[in-house]
Formats: sequence, structure tokens, C-alpha cells
Amino acid sequence: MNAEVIDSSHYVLKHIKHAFDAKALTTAKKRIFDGLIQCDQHPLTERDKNAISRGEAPDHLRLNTNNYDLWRYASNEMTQSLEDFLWVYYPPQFRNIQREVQEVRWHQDAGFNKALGDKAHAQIMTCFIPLDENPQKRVTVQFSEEIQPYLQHSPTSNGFAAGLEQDFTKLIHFDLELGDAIIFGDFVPHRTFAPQNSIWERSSFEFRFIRKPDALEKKDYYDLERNIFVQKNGSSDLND
Ligand SMILES: O=C(O)CCC(=O)C(=O)O
Ligand SMILES: [Fe+2]
Repeated sequence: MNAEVIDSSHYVLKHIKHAFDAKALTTAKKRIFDGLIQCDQHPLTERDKNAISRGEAPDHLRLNTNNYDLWRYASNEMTQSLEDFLWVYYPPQFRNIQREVQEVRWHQDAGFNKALGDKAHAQIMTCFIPLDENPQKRVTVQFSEEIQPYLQHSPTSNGFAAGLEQDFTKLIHFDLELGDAIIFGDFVPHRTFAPQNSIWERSSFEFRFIRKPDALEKKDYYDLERNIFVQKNGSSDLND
């Protein structure tokens, strides 16, 4: 019997109302969409082409440091709910879902994390932020309320690195307004979900957080407490 105590942060699932300034989210969405239009005029790498076909943003748009501006106006409840997961691991994901094939199937983020191999962190926390008006009318994310330890993942047929074959029964999704966010621990199973009569079009950010002691060498993070880019040992020149 494994006597290891399981950290309850793996199982956090919380809808935070009015977590962000709605205008800051609209600005972020516009910046990324403007960038995607410009992408049409430039040759893209294979990696970026694949990312766009999955509904994700190419690297140079994800790396834009303005993506962190919205955290300056995050509510106290938002930052407190992150507990000690206060370093954003870089860069955030942007998702623009437009077709069913771009759905993300059942997984725990611990599965995605593990698929990163030696770039994986010990534990992560995710913050999902819809960027459109009326997100409650759109494709969203559904969660399993059943608490599961880490499950074995395998690559999915629609190009994602990690997915689960099994289905879940105690399901929940949240009615989100623009400005709301969901945070969830890395053992909470979730997937893309279309409530009845929802619009198959949605843009969103996913920020992933780690605890400072879990930081990897020579990797950049964004420290939410100080609003600066940081590295495990010493400062990051991204602040210059
Ligand atoms: O955007 C989605 O539908 C899935 C998001 C997701 O898996 C995540 O935020 O970790
Ligand atoms: Fe996920």
C-alpha cells in the first residue's frame, strides 16, 4: 500500500465569477485574432500549421508578453484560489474552437503534463478563461466531479498528446459570463463539451500554473505576485 498523502490541489474545481476585467479579455482576443490574420500572409512552420489546425495559436502569438496583462486586474478571489500555484508556466495556450474535430477529449491535465517528458512539472493547476461575449451559449468545458487519481493516458486520434478512453458519469459544466474563469487541478477529468443548442465556436485562454519550488532550470515563468518574468535561479532578461 502506498502511504503517500495525495495533495488536495490535484482535485480543485472552482468557477470564479468576475475574475477578470471583461475589456482586458476582449482586447486580448482582438490582439490574437489580428495576429492570426497576419499569419495568413507569412509562411508558417509545420509545428504552427499543426497548432492552427487544432484550433491553437502559433508560437509567436502565444509568446507575446501582453498575454499576461489581464492578470494585473485579476480579482483577489482569483489569485487566492490559486493557493501557492503562482508561477505561470510559459507560454499560455489560446484555443479557437470552430469544428467538432478540434474538440479536446477526456483527459486530466496531469496526462498532458506527463506527455511533455523531461519538460513536465511535478504538478500543475489550470485556469480556463473564455474570451467571447456570452460564453454560456458556446461550446465549453465539461468536468467529471468524481475524484480520480492519475489515470493512464494515450495519444488521441485527433492529434492531442494525451487522452482517456473511459467515459465519466457525474458531469458538470458552468454557466460562464465574460470575465469568469474556472480553475482546476491536474487530476480533474475534463473535455470540450457542447451544451444543447450551443454555438460551435469559442475562443479561450488556458493558463497553467506551478508552485515555485517545482520550477525547472532555464525556463521562463511569470510570477503573479510580482508581475514579472522569472527563472528558478535569478532573474529573466524578458523583463529588460
Ligand atoms: O478548451 C477546451 O475545450 C479544453 C481545454 C482544456 O483541456 C484545458 O484547458 O486544459
Ligand atoms: Fe486540459
